[in-house]
Amino acid sequence: MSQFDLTSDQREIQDLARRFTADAITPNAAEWDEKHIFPRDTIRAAGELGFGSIYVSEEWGGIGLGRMEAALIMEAMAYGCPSTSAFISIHNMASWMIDTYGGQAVKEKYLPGMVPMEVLGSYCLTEAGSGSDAAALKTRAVRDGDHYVVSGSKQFISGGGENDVYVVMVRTGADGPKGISCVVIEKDMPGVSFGARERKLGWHSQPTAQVNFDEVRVPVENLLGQEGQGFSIAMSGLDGGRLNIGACSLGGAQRCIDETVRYTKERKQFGQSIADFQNTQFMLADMLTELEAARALLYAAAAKVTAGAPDKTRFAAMAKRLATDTGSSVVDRALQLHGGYGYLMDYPIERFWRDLRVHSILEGTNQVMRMIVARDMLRD
Ligand code: FAD
Ligand code: 2MC
Repeated sequence: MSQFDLTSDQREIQDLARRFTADAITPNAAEWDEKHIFPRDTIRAAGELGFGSIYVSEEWGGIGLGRMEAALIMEAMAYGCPSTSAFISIHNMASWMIDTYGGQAVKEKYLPGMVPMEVLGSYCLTEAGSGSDAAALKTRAVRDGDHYVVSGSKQFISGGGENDVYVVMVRTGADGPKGISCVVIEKDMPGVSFGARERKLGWHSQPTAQVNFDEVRVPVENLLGQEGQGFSIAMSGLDGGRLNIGACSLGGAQRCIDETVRYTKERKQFGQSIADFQNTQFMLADMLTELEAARALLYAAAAKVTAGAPDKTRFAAMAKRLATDTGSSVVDRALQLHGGYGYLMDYPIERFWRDLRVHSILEGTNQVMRMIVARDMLRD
């Protein structure tokens, strides 16, 4: 196999994810969006295929694959519904963090339920006062015997109120990144409460809510890694999360290109298909060219993260930035080529336009991605 081809195993997992998407996601995604339905049963079905534990070790029941395979699965599912695919990506980030940094007790408690996605996980870093400047977080955890007592509030949490397990970055020490630790908190622990479901432009198939902690007593065994290691753990989770968000943009944009090819061949104006106009052809050619370039960088970045390459974080940031900006730009042009019909909910394009827009903001804004890349370049 050349380095630019998928292996036969990768093609197999891609085919499986595409079949699952065509059967269980694509036919339902518009309704989930319109009625704000959280598709728990479909998510469980994805869990049965191993899609909730893509890079959780086989020892703990995961399918133990790499970041490339994860990107292929996310891309395939986003072809039907970027919002649902991204939700599953975040669960993967949470389960991977528990598998990689948790002790025996915490893994035994959570992974058997999280692997099949019977128990769903959230990732809690952002606070009202600390979004891009994540290391300024204030949620505090104070040691009291065998427990931490956690107080504070997390903002914009995907799955907030619905999910069962919350991987939470908390302050156990001094200001700055070195004072941050990472603990696992359950929905039902006394003192956990949730804000109202946020009303959003897109990502309607999953809830977003504030998660509040009022003196929640969390067993010390629920600490991931060591005290003070939490910020690095959070960032290492995001190296993979950012690839997956980029992959969700690739899958959504590919769907819109395919829809647009079909539509422009059928739609007639001035006595001919609008696909016959050179403007349409040049736009389509640019859309696919730019998408393929972003895809190539994302796959290269996925290989770097799997290999633990020294420049993996820089590559994940470059790939997330390019894939999400390109995805939104492609979908915007797809909408333009659908004319007024692109703006209607009768066609899927406007949903993808709304869903992909947030990918340039969350898991680190695309300005923060540029900051990560430039800092690394200037450090060399
Ligand atoms: P701010 O940090 O206030 O940024 C505002 C603007 O200023 C942006 O354009 C930003 O790029 C720019 N800016 C900030 N600092 C700089 C700088 N140094 N240089 C240049 N420009 C800068 N978080 C979680 O922890 N878990 C989740 O599950 C989660 N899910 C989310 C789901 C949704 C739908 C949304 C919208 C957000 C979610 N987030 C989640 C939060 C998300 O990660 C943050 O919104 C994001 O990191 C940006 O933070 P902020 O919104 O506070 O914006
Ligand atoms: N892997 C491991 N460790 C890392 C790392 C990575 N990718 N990136 C940074 N670290 C370590 C770093 O090495 C340093 O430790 P040390 O001093 O020992 O070397 C420590 O973390 C602090 O790093 P920085 O000095 O870079 O920290 P700084 O505060 O300057 O800013 C920044 C880091 C801006 C890159 C970070 O705050 C950031 O990524 N902000 C964006 C926040 C974000 O992405 N939020 C997403 C929330 S999740 C979401 O949106 C979902 C939808 C789930």
